[in-house]
Amino acid sequence: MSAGYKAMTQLSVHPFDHEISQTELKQRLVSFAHEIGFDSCRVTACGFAPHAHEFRNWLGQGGHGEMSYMERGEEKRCDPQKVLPGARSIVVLAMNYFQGGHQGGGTPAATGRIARYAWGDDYHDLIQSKLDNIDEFLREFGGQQKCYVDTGPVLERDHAAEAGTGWHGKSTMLINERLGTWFFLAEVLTTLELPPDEPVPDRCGTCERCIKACPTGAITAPHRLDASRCISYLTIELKGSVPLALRPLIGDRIFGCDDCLAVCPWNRFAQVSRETAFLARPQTAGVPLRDYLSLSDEEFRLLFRNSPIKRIKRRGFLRNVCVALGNVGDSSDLAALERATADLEPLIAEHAKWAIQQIRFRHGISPSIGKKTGLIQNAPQSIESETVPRRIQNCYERDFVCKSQTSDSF
Ligand code: B12
Ligand code: SF4
Ligand code: SF4
Repeated sequence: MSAGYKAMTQLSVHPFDHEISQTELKQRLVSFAHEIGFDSCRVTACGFAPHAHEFRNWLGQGGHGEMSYMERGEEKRCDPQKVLPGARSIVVLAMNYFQGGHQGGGTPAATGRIARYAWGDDYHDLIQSKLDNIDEFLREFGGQQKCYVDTGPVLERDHAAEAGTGWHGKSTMLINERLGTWFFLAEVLTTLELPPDEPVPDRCGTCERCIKACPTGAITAPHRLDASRCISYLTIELKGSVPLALRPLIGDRIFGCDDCLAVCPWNRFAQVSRETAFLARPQTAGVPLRDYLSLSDEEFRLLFRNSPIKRIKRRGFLRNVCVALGNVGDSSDLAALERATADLEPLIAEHAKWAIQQIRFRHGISPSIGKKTGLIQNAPQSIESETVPRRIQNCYERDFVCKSQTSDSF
């Protein structure tokens, strides 16, 4: 029995029960959404996106960088009626992913930072299945729905602000008084008319912490983000070479960036999510950056199975690892980087060469030292380089145990 169906029966929803009022339907929907794991469920009328104009300006100024999908859906993104003709309401859902704590280090070698949203399983898959439950629920009342979680032409934060899920922060993050910034958004466009909720007031006040904290100056003014400078874009969306001028500013971030979120004072109220799928994966906690360089395609896929990181593939991930090593690595990373300069993927080889130059420059190592002593070319693989494949093996074994326990219990 699916979680959705179980919850529905507990709520005594009757198929095609058109007798209930819109208010009661909404109450049942909100309870159902909480029951299946959402932390907020609010409604707004399905109208034009209030900041469509700003969105178009942003595109016109190239604020989207190479994210051509943002241009392709321009008309639909501004007008949800073009996405689902006849839609009356947008149900806006939010799911907390805050795990508490910090990312574990635990090794003397340089490790990389991954944005919180990518510590655990891919939220797209997890939330999409819950949206299917909501769709199923609303169909029982005669609604037709289209559901999105970062997956469609919808200005999600605009409709979420209209529904009062939060307010537009100066960082462009939507902020919720209770959840802070650490939550995902999802929307269900429906032909059903549901009573709308009220927006909430902007509570940024005079604060500008996010703007000051951004390492690349990507927040060019309150509510304006130049994506092509944002580390999240550079490490996730950008497919090719990372611009040389921006590489040093990326620091040790290897997937996404949380700086403008982490400094937001509203996060002091954030509670740990009840969803355990977002917890950090032990197999990537405290991995020395240089160890990632030895991953084959197959090992990369296994290590990041069901993780958002799999989306950038080995090519994009190892490119990021090289940039981070260039910024925080030392002479003990040179051997692994030297090997990476021979990678069959030119993007990785180019970034590895850059990283070597950076480390040598920072530590005053002459290019001839490694060659003369054989220190670099003949250096053995680091001890840690064994750990990644071993971790993959461990996670396989654990998975197998978990799966067999689950099937035993049925
Ligand atoms: C493209 C994209 C990106 C791009 C560009 C980000 C951006 N700010 O546009 C990049 C790759 C950089 C990115 C990064 C991140 N992203 Co992103 N991203 C998106 C995506 C697909 C579209 C965003 C969009 O429409 N941008 C267009 C520009 C114009 O919109 P905007 O900057 O958000 O501005 C809005 C408001 O600020 C407002 N606005 C504009 N001008 C003004 C002026 C005033 C006065 C006011 C009040 C408002 C206002 O209108 C705009 C439209 O709503 C959405 C999913 C979706 N379909 O909506 C996820 C989404 C926004 N991302 C999300 C997340 C989690 C992130 C990261 C935190 C991931 C990470 N840790 O690395 C970072 C955060 C960076 C940041 N400060 O935004 C979440 C945000 C949840 C939340 N609580 O806000 C979303 C909603 C995905 C999801 N379904 O959960 N992302
Ligand atoms: S995610 Fe990082 S780089 Fe992007 S705007 Fe926020 S602080 Fe700046
Ligand atoms: S850091 Fe300050 S200005 Fe930025 S979003 Fe949070 S409250 Fe608003």
